[in-house]
Amino acid sequence: MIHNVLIANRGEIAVRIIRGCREMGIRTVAVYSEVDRLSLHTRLADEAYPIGKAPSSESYLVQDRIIATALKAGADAVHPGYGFLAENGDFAARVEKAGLIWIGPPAEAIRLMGDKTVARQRMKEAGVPTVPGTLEPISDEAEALKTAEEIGFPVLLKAAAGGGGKGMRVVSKREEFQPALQTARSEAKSAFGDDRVYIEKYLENPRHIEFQILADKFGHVIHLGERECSIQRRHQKIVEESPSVLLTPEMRQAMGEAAVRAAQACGYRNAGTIEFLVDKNLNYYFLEMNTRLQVEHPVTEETTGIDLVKEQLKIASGIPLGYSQEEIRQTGHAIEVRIYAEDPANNFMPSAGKIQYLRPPGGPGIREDSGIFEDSEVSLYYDSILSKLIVWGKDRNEAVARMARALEEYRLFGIRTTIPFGLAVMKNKNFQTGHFDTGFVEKEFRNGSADVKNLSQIAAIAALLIDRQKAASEIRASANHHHKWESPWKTAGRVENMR
Ligand code: MV4
Repeated sequence: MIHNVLIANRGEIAVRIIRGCREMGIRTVAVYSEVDRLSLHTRLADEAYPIGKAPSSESYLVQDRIIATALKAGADAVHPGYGFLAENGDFAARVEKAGLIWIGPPAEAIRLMGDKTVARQRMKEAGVPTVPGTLEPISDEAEALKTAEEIGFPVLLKAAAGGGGKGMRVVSKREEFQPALQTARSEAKSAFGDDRVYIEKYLENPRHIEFQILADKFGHVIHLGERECSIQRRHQKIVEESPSVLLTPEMRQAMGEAAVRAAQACGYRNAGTIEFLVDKNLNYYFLEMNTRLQVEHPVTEETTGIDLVKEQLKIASGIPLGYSQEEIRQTGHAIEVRIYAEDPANNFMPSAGKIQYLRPPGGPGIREDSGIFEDSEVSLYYDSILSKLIVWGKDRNEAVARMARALEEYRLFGIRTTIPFGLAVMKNKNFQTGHFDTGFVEKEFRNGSADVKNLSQIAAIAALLIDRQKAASEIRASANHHHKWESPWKTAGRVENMR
């Protein structure tokens, strides 16, 4: 069994991993950049080591320093979290070469799934439905145009080294193909240092549904059901839930079995996610595989009762999976709303500063996976996710009402956050009835800001003002005069203006 884990990450996910380790009696080693010296993950770990300056290229991405720190601290394993080095096959290989356990998939599986054309070939061989398109990068332009016409416009040009929405180009007709190819190539080159692109049929406003899998060292693979992730804005997910209202038991079984085949086909080990697009006719297609623990993993934990971080630690320790597929049950309904340090009233501009007042919600069915606390500082150096609010309810209606209640209860002052936007989604009729796809945010919030008018009940504003006054007097009492704070009337005005 693993005894001492270095967590090569920061923020809420580092905190989440520390908590899983602590409950299993495993020691934790945090690493931190200059601006994270006093952050929550640094405080909660058993030990913490500085690894460099604020920019991640000088700290959380410096492979040598992280491995050297793990060895110095006597760690026997490295957990990468998500982002940073989590899907870097070379880093996975180097961790193992240093004699440390990599709490992740084999380097070869990371690399295979990192090349989208190789992944598509492998999925096709494994009988996993893929979006119609090419299985090779484009080599001959004339031939590529012919292929695009056979597939039928609109088509999508995607970077072979891509993923997550970067380097994609929609082509709606023949004449646009040639220039779009040039743009896609140069975007792919600058984003990934690899200009290979391939063609897929473009599916208009699909739903994005992904399956969680677990795979151990002995070739056992199970799935833990799906997460519906269609509520996103510019490839940034905002709300995730499980189960998806769209899936029938038959579809769930077929997609789950396809996800298991996908993991088996790449020699996978660890927790992983198979992403699918689902079109208007309920056809599903493999999109990509995420070879890491994901941000939205808690909704699966809440519906299945399985702790995914603990499963990762057991799998990496060489312990066989403790469940068969038949033992997995999805119970009730879970929703996650991500809380970003961004201003929904101002085109989601990143917001930085000190959290001057923090009073998170509580009560039945509420979980918060957070990386912040009152008085903590939010910088602009990293991903702007502060916290995730997760609720569980006996059914979807209860979960939606509970999430709305939790967001209304939430008080966070000092910086702008997407809390009001999450609330606007919960109050949206089409969200409530399950009528949405990946175009939801664009369609329902056309001017880019939350339609908070309808839901900003006087009561909510009054509560906000009262808390704001309390916060203000506390701030004065603690003599933090140099920290900017504003009149509650300005806050109220902003809430009113967010329509
Ligand atoms: C697509 C697609 C439509 N057709 N592929 C966006 C992220 C990247 N991983 C793949 N993405 C898409 N691929 C085909 N053939 C639409 C998207 C897409 C999307 C996918 C999942 C979640 C949100 C999305 C938002 C816009 C576009």
